[in-house]
Amino acid sequence: MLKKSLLVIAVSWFIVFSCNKQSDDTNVTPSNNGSTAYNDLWIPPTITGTNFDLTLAKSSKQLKTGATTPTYGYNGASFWGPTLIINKGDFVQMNVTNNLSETTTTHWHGFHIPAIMDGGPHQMIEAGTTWKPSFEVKNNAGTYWYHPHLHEKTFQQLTYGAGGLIIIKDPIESALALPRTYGTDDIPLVLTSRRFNSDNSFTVTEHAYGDYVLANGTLDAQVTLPKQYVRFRILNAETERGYNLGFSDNRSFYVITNDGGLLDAPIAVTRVKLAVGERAEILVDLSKDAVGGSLDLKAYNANQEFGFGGSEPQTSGQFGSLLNNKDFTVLHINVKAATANAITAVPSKLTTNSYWKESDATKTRTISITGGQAGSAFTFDNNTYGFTTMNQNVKLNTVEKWTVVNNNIFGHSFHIHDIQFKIVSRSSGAIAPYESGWKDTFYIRTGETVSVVAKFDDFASDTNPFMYHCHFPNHEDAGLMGQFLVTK
Ligand SMILES: [Cu+2]
Repeated sequence: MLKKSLLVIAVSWFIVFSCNKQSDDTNVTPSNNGSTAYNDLWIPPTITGTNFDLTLAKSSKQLKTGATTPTYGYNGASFWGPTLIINKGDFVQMNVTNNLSETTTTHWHGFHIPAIMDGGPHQMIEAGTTWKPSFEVKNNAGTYWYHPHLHEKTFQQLTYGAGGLIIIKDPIESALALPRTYGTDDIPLVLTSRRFNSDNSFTVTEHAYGDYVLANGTLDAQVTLPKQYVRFRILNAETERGYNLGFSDNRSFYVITNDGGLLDAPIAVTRVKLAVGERAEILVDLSKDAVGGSLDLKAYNANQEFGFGGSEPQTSGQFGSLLNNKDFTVLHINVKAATANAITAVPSKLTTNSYWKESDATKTRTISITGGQAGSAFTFDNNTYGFTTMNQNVKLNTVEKWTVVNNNIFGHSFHIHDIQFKIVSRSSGAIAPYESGWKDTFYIRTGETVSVVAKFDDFASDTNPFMYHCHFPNHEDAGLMGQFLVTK
């Protein structure tokens, strides 16, 4: 939900009520709910090494019966792009070719790299050209992603399907007995949803939610997994929807990473909430499941607090969706025989992180989410994003506490480029154990104040800024974004 909230809810309820008679003979129920006709989960191909060629171009995908859906994809994919697999410490050369007829950018989400390599709104890749950043990969092993970040075009280009996962490997992670056979027991899982026009094209005018879940760009996805511990690398690549994920039999599973890498130890949960842009790697034990059995990974999104993306009651309109305020399946899982050398236990210890504490910060800054009233766009500190405006100035090597205040009408997903931070306080109560590690993105509730601590080290520039923004692409496009310089 963006703005105009109560009036829109009222209008939407009226429209839903008025249209109810049609719902029996039109396909308005998401096929994700109750259907047993599944499609095999698409596993993106991988690229490994130190030289990565990506080409973004128009594509199309057969998603619904009838016409194909116009999409964007990298390297010939019909939606999304290949998974890049990179070793920490490598110097990589990226060659991103833009074969669209419009400008784009490619942001390496979560990476700690110089601002000019970051792929934010300033590193524009004009149509028909190739952008060639190169940098050392300094991040911990974990799941990251790349995606367009062109100001005022991010929502549209993401909606068409532009994006891809990045897996970073390092010696600490590699030494652990974890599932890591990509596509077999180590499953990339990118969650989003789309709304369709009557000609099967995606709706790309501004709206907060899709009506149909896409897992790796697959509608009604299923995957067949071995009877052993399986790892999912989950990314919320939505517009506004949050995912409150769990399994259909409420089994416990383990969170092993946050956005910026391994937690100290696996954390047992039955639910994990991911806001837009957040990632988690989880381990789930299928060893006690019967071969031929099945279970579902579901979004338990019914009855979430107001301000959680997708909690709105309406089923249509700008803030409505057929998936709103309900539990729905995101992935159907079939179980087959275990592989040789199956992982059958969870390590008790993963790594040793040295997190920043509140008391480490020598500089504090406060950023307030403003605007959003009476149809206006959301802003930070009452400033709409300005391409040449430096909203914050950070001194290189300073440990800072950033406090984000959301005395506003809806929840958001807050992302800071350049660094990984530690969440040190939430005014709403405890920090969830599953968000206790290194983070670059966090959910901020309506009425909440959240503080994070990070060190802004290694990269300084007097001219090239990093971004901080709401990761709802429609919000950042409309101006809920700021930028900061890190200077010596
Ligand atoms: Cu937002």
